[in-house]
Amino acid sequence: MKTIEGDLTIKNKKIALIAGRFNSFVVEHLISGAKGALLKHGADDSDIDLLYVPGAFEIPLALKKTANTGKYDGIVALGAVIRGGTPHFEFVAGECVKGISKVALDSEIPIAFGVLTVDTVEQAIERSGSNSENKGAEAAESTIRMINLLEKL
Ligand code: INI
Repeated sequence: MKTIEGDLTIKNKKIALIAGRFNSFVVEHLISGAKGALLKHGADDSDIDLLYVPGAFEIPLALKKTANTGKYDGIVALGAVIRGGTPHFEFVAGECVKGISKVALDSEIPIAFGVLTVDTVEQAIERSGSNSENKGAEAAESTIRMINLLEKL
């Protein structure tokens, strides 16, 4: 059996982070986590572009446009949808997830899902931590692995 897997190193690859400004007190930590992971694994600061959109609902359209530029080797979508503060949680979270999945499959470039969809602010804070769990960092690492995997196929 032959195992094929993408490793966790990145060099000379252009990465876009697309981040929702809504719940920025959480999303800023996801951005730091994603950026930190990319730098840790070999990316240069100049290889990373950060695009802001108003909220998670707007991520898919910006993602589609960004993917279609052909300039990026991978994209990380970052946002925070918190049920506690969102009467229309299901709609915002649902459309965001659906849209990101569609663009990811259509574009054929690695797109990682770093959007928190949680019940409470506490959960959002836990998952965007600076020392422990950080979904932004995890999403960036998944993009790196996918870039390297797709190059092997
Ligand atoms: N956007 C988020 O990213 N997270 C949320 O929790 C949220 N809430 O609470 O509503 C949210 N709403 C804004 C939405 O993403 C759009 O920006 C807005 O509806 C305009 O289209």
